[in-house]
Amino acid sequence: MTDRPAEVGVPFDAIVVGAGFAGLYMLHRLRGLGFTARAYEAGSGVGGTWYWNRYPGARCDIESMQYSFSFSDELDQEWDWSEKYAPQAEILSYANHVADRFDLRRDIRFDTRVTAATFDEAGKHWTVETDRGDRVSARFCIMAVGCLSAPNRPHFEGIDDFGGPVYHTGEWPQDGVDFTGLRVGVIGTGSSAIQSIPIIAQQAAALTVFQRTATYTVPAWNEALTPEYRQSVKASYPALRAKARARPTGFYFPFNMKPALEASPEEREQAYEAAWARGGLPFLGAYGDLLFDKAANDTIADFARAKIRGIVKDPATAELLCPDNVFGCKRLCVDTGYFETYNLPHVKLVDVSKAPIERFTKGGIVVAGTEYLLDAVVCATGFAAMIGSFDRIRITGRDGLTLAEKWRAGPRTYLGVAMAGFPNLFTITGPGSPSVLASMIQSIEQHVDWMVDCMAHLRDTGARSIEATHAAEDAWVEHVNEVAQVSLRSTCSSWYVGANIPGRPRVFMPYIGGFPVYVQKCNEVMSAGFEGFVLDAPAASNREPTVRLTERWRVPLDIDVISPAAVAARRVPVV
Ligand code: N01
Repeated sequence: MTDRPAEVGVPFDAIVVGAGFAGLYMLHRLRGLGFTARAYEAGSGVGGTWYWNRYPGARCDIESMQYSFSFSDELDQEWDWSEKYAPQAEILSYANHVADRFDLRRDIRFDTRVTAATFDEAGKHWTVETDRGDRVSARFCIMAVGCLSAPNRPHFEGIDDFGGPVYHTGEWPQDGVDFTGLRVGVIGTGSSAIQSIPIIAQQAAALTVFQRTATYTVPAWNEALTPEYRQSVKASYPALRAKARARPTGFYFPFNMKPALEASPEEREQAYEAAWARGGLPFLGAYGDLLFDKAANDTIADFARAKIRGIVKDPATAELLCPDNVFGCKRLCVDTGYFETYNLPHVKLVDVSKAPIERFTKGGIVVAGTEYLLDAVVCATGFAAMIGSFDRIRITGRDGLTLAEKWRAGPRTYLGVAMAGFPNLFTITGPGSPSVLASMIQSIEQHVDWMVDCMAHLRDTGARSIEATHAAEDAWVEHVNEVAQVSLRSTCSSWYVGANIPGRPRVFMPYIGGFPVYVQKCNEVMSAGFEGFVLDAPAASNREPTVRLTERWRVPLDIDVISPAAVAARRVPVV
């Protein structure tokens, strides 16, 4: 950690909290506006999620040539991804490349956690405080804190008495961990566990996986990208990006709108085999109704369970690994050799669904009276998703209202970007936006562009503040909830609904109506002069907007895929 004097009293146009992809792009765009900006980042480097999640096997599960910024054609052309799904280290290198290429570091203060943000009503500005003693103010405060950034560390009795190290996948040591020769326990079987378990198994002398809920996972079939393939994508990158923006998921892959139950069992089997052979998240695009019709979903769930039984040799272990819930209800995982790992003689699966982990001892973990001896434990227990990062900052809006109070019964936002009672505070990929249900980088770019266009509008019209109205926020929250009910995704206890954190109200947090529908709504709000917002503008200022809407978000909806009729028929595949 570098020594630096605290910044006190310095005024900025904008403060950005976080220097992951969202914070980086926001800084870049603020510069373009001529705004002064400061970003604070808790880590020692840029990258956010990809800075912290260095666990073995961490890589993206959206194809790397789409999991990248699209705002700069030069950037697209000069960066070469090595694999279909880039490993964490390469994504982090990309984040660093972006920071250097656009000279962003000089506005970022690292090793600095924002502790409080308070709105000053008279001055219409935010005062931001950090754990390094900084106290600065800005017209705008932008939360770029990430959706999956606050680790969930469940309380286990006796954990402090455990004789070995306990790691969390989301806060992995910078220098890595060598498990060679050790008896390792992994708690959890979500995406992080599924990626790390096969790699840890290669090193460990013995691996014990503690599973509470079995998980559906689809093979990645990861591979090196050839120069020819990269070149063919780069030759028509803008077209690919445009196609991606028009898709419900914000990334492009071929999918089939036909309902699963209209196909014969033989046709379905063929379609699932073909989709399995393509692998990855697009597996859910085999049919259009898989997340809307339980009977349709049963067909893909049966197929996936048959695959597990076909791979895992020990029948009892195979049964334990077969999920019994809706396919794709919890976030679908993408793996390399996950189920195969359970065929290794030194890998053991322990069911903690009925009898939970009782306690840690000095030597291991006790479940149902049996002690499993371990030298090291990996908690792959996920995150306080969507709102956990906000919980770590005391955010106080108008009239002393804190965000924690406002969100006590569940997060409330307008479009996932702003909140009544919190003027000039923006939330990038906040709850109520597509965020985690779309490709994150696309979601981030759209939010940042919208916010920057909005801030430019305020500057041009002399307005000092913008605030969502309660009515607009209420209507949006109701819409987000309503749309969620249509999807089978709302039916299980996932982190999407906050169910992984004890005491959290059960609310489906991301917007599931599809990325282009959402983008169109944001465009309409802006084009109508920021409908649903109140702007504090001088009397002389006319509210006719100099609509600045960043050109690439004037996305024509891909009507073949996401026509209003398709939405009404509940056939909007969402990954
Ligand atoms: O976290 P999770 P994650 N006792 O919440 C278990 C993204 N991501 O870090 O399901 C025992 O999914 C918990 O059990 P249960 C992606 O969006 C992306 O894996 O609650 N077990 C579950 O099995 C993903 O969805 C990538 O019953 C306990 C596991 O811990 C999201 O991040 C890679 C427990 C947590 O799974 C989160 O994934 C990684 C307890 N007390 C992550 N508490 C890629 O891009 C929790 N569990 C590929």
